[in-house]
Amino acid sequence: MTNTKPIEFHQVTGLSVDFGGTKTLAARLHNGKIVKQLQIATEGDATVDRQISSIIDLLQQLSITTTDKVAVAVAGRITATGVWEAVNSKTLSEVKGVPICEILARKLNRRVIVKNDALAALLGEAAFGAARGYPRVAFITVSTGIGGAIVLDGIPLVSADGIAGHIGFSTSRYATEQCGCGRMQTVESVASGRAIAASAIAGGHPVNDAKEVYAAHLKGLPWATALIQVSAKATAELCANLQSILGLDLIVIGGGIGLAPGYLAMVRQSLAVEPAIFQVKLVATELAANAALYGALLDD
Ligand code: BMX
Repeated sequence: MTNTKPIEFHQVTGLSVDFGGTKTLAARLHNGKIVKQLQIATEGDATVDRQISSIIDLLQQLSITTTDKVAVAVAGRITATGVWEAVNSKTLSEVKGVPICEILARKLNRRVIVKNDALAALLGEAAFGAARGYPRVAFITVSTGIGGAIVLDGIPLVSADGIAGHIGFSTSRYATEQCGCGRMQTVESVASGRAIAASAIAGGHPVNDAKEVYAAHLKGLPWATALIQVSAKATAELCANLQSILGLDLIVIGGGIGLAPGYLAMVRQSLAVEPAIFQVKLVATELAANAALYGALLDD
């Protein structure tokens, strides 16, 4: 990102997969355009073999050739040696110590770029979207989990164990429960789609997932609005915390809930209560749900 000539939007070509906790997207990009896109549900508790096969199947459905560049963005951490591990083991229960880079390279007979999904989304936004031209930025995805990534002075913050940037696993004053990562009272345990759905179900409301809670909120049902409001408050608190630690130019918000109608406005409202110095600028992703597909293809 820092020492090579930045790639232009129209140069992004290849096959890209965005493997999230709830859904997996795959696309063929040609000269910056998505020419074919597929979506399947992610089976969070499937075996690693099944998860890898689902990725390969999607690539085959996109008519992979021997020369296609291939990139995969995944929920979970990726170590410097290319090992994939869920941080929240409730989301991807079987993903532990998976040498994903080696497995995909062997099966596809080429080097495959693999990175965390939130990092991929931020790289996409930094190169072509809402974070273009801002040196110090963070990305927060409010989706199945609370994903995060940070770029400081143009350099992505990464660590050998792949945990750097996993800001959803910091704590929140709004949280009460234990998180699937093992920590108590994380932002993810109160603000994420999983958390919203779990609270609604525990409260006896007839919903299956966070999407249905959000729909109930948009219909004006107070119990649903209360849950979404707590999520937005925890996200705003995370933004203020990041600002106090990192002094950012901008935070980009993405994810199914993050981009849902009115969510960002609620986060901004909660952030506006904080002292001015902590009120970092917030914007929605410009590449929307495709940010990670674009960012995954950027070389690391
Ligand atoms: C979790 C964590 C992150 C991921 C984020 C968003 C796991 C399995 N996931 O915080 O690595 O980036 O969720 O993921 O540990 P999504 O599933 O919501 O797209």
